Amino acid sequence: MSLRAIILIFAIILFPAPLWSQDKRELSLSINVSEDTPWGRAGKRFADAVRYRTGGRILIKPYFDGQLFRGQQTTEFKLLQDGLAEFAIGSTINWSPQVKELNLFVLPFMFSRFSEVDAVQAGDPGNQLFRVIEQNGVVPLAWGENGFRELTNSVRPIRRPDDLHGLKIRSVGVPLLIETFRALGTEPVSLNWDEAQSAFRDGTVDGQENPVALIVPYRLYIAHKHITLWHYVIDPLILAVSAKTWASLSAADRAMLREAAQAVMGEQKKEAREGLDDTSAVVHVLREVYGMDVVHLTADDLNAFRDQTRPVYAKWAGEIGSDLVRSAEEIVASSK
Ligand code: X2X
Repeated sequence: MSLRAIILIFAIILFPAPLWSQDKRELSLSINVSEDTPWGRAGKRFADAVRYRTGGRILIKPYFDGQLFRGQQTTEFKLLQDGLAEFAIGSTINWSPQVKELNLFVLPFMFSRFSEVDAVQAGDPGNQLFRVIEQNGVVPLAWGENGFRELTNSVRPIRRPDDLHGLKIRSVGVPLLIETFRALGTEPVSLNWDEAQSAFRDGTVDGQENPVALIVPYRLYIAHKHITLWHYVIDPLILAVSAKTWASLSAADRAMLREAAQAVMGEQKKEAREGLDDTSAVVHVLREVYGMDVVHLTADDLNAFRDQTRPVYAKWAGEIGSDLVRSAEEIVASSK
């Protein structure tokens, strides 16, 4: 046997099949939360849809609870860039350290209704954000949603900024959130979502902020009796794929994946919003079913929080890009 033939045989043994053929492929999908959430269920549905449409040729394996990044949720985007995660359904908060434009959705009190969020995503700002993500080595396929983030705590009802004074509030460790909670007079505590669960149980933090779509399945009402519905930031999700993986797929597979992603995430958004349009119904369920003490802020109440976080908003509008922020603000104003 020639040396060349021996090298070829070794190469075939050492390298995985997909480099050589269009055989079965298993591709990873990163998700920071559990399967028992609208966000998590979308991962399972996407995997099912792709398996069905390819007759099992492409198998997508969801890794829930942040398993792929071992709790370091703000590194998920890097895993996609490096191809260490092939797909992810990620929160724009978690990806904002690598894609600073995604802080658009983290600007305090920028959005107050679902229709505004949809209009911004469907318009120029949404297209620009998808282009920036793609320039960073990740191909976005569809928008989804974690939801408007609400405030829960174990200490007292929060009606005005003063009520927050001195409370330890857990958030994701991204600068814009830390600065927002500092401006509100709290002691911000940065914890990854997995470590945060024990901090809620042990009471080492007083409160946190997350959408109702996670507060309920994670049973945060056990540790936190008080909830303030203030919609202070929206948390969109994006289903995306590593550009490295994308480059290895045929045009037909890409089209199929894009279509499946859009169908699944369209449903995901609906599920994440289910029942939340009707605030009085939400208040009723949180009170009667989960025993929470609910504070629903009026527009006037909200202005006090908005005013106090305005300098943070102004500073970050510059970081994000004034043109992008202005164009989103105009869409928000006109979709009222
Ligand atoms: O960590 C959080 O708060 C969570 C689960 O909402 C995100 O991944 C942004």
